[in-house]
This record gives sequence, structure tokens and C-alpha cells, in this order.
Amino acid sequence: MEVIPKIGILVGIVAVCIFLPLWVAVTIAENEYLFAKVFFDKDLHIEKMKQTESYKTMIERYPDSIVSTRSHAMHGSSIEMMAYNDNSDNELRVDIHFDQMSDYLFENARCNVMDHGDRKNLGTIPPEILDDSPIPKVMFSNGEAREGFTADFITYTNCIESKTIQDELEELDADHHIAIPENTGVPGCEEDLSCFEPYSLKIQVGDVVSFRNFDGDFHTVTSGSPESGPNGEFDSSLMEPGDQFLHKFTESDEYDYFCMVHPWQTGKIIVHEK
Ligand SMILES: [Cu+2]
Repeated sequence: MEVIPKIGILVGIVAVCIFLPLWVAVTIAENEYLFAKVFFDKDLHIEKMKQTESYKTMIERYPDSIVSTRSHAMHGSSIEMMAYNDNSDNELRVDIHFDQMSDYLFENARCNVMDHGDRKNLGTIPPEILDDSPIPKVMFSNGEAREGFTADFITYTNCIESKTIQDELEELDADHHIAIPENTGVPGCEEDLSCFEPYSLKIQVGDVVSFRNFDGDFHTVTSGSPESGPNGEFDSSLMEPGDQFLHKFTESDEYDYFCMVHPWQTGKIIVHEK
């Protein structure tokens, strides 16, 4: 009766002292082997990735693409490609990854365009803006395309050819115009509510409002109030003399706005349903 527990303990000790280190050693060796294999096969992977439609389409359409390759990342190799437009700052990024373990090729394309000085993925730009924009409708969720759609995305999205969203709004006729009059950079205009002209404006959902700086000073058109600060609905950032900022109002609400540089400058836009 006493022998069986002793054998059990012995087996346990053997397992912990011999098999566990052995298992760890084998796992490490296996990983090293895979790592080395991926490294030695990297040219093969790159060849394989260069056969994808994504790669071929990208090189054909944008011969100046920046291409970088990486091996033995996640048991495979990757190609990263980027096409860039100096004028608009828009960029198209394509990633191709080959996983040697699963023999799986992953392809992905993303379009990032400039919107009011921020680089945004097409998928993060409000659809109402895209509706009026010459940027082809994003047929892919989140402004990116994966397997099977990547080459079409590169071909049809015209990602880097498109202008900035602000440029595209400029081509639309604004439905309403608001002026930042002269001498609003010094206090006084708040007394007769003339820091933005008109001070209060009633519009309909979907209307585009133009704000133009007729003053010799820098100003901003920023949603929110001087008391509570910007609320993130819209922001022109610094407008030079003569600059125009356009914004499309897509939801009915009352929008207070102000100038971040001269907090006495405030205005209001009331948006009604159509
Ligand atoms: Cu101002």
C-alpha cells in the first residue's frame, strides 16, 4: 500500500526535473528553427508577396511608392508600401504579410486624407461629407480594404489624387456666409454682437456655412464657448487674413462658437431639420 504513492511522487519528480526542461528546450529549439527558416526563406516570401494583385497594382499605379520589406516578423515576412501626395498630404498605405506557419497571405490597404490639418482615415470622415465629395464612395468599411478588395481599393478609391476635404468643401457653394469683420481683434465688437456677422444664423440640416476672415488679425472659429472651452464639434484652427473655413452642419442643434485668440468674439448657429 505504501509503494504506490512513492512511485507517484517519483514519477512527479522525474516529470518536473527532466520532462519540463526538455519540453522548454524543445520549444525554444523549435522556435529558433522556425525563426531561422523564415529568415533563410525570406527571398521566397518576398517573391510570393510580389505576386499579389495588391503589390502589382500599387507598383503599376504608383511607381514611386516607398517600399520596405521585413523578414521573420511573426513567423513570416512583410512588405509595407506607401504612396504619398505632396500637395494634399494624402497617403495610401498597403501592407502585405506572409505567414510561413499557416502559408497565409494577408493584404490590407488604407487611405488617409487630410481634413482641417488632421490626417484621417477615410472611414473616420463623416459620410455626409463624403457624399458631397468627389472621393469615390468608400465601398469598404473603415476606409480600408482587406483580402480580395485591396487591389480594387488601390485602383478605384483615388485616395491620394483626392484633394483635402477642406479643398473639396471649398468647391461646393456655401449656403451661408459669415464674416469676421475688421478690428475684431480688439474688444468692443461684443457690445453690439458684431464680432461675427451675422452674430446668430438659422440654417437647415445639410447646409454648408462659410466663415471668412476679413480682418488683418488671426482668428479661429471654434465650437464651444470661452467659458467652457472647445467642445470638438468644429474648429478652423488659426485663420490668416483672407482665409475661409467651411463647415457642413449635419445635425439639428444649437451651436455656440467663439474665437480662441479673442474670447470676446462669440456667435451662434441654429440648425433646424429640413
Ligand atoms: Cu479672433
